[in-house]
Amino acid sequence: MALLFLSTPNRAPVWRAILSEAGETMFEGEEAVTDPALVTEIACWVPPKDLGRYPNLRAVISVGAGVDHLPPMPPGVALSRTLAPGIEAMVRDWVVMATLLLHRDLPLYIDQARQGLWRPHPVQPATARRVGILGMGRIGRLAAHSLQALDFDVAGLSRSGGGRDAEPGSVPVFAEGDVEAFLARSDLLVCLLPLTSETRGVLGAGTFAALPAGAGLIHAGRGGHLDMPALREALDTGRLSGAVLDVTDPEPLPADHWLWRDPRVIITPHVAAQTDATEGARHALAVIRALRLGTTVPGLVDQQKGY
Ligand code: NDP
Ligand code: OXD
Repeated sequence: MALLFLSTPNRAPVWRAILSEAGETMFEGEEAVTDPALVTEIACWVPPKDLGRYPNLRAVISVGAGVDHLPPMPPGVALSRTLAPGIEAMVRDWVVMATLLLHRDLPLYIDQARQGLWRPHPVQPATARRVGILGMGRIGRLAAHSLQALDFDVAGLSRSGGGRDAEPGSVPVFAEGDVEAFLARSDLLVCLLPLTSETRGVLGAGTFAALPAGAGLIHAGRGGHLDMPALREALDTGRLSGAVLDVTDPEPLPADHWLWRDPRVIITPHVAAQTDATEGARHALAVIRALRLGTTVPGLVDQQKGY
């Protein structure tokens, strides 16, 4: 029984140390596999071309929080996404940063600064800004509470939705059926959804039309959520006043793409989070142990729902 490690090489020494201390075998790269029948888990971002090469495979572990980049699993193979407080905290920090950037008109002031313009605009308190978080999962909830602590008027939307979340301070959570009401109260819309067949293209013309005029978009989900022509149209008509994007379609965004040159848009290159090697390896070890004990696999993905 062995884990096949297919993540970035700079993480390998940490994984090697943690797995070997736990008495587990790890192959680094497909070329290192002496016998495919030994491979029981694969940890990867980019999966092997042919999962069928590994007859005793029990689980594929995404080294990130998302799994949309992975193919359908062969029958009986579990799919696990890395659960790591570090990932969640990093994305939370990015969302707080992006929210403050739009709330305090930074794209406008950066543009004015480039022109040498000293021109103040009215400042709104955070209490007057309604933030809507699409996707109230592990990361959405964390971001919601941090933004609430900064006095923003925060609500979320999830698939199951309903009521308020269980944490102190409690944030109202709309259900899918109440999406119009949720969007109508989102001056700043934050997308922290997984990319699934249901959520692909969700950031499109219909959604933008349902937001208050001049709303801002903060997007750290996946490029596939965002309809780029609809974004351009919404910016050009003033429906959206600005956007901060960590994910785009395509990635990498080509150097000559219009989005790079739009002063209302700030882009980071999919760096809201990067998985810490120690957290990733510990998650993989927890998966291996759960499979061995027959207990619930941590980060187990519902392959029907796609997240
Ligand atoms: P979770 O699985 O914990 O949460 C997902 C949330 O989305 C849940 O609240 C779920 O609802 C909701 N949801 C799913 N489908 C729908 C739908 N059709 N309509 C409304 N709500 C829906 O995920 P995480 O919080 O851990 O991560 C979310 C995503 O963030 C990842 O999938 C990934 O795409 C992205 N991400 C991006 C990173 C970056 O660097 N840019 C880093 C890490 C993650 P319910 O609660 O009812 O199930
Ligand atoms: C992730 C990511 O899913 O980095 O963890 O986007």
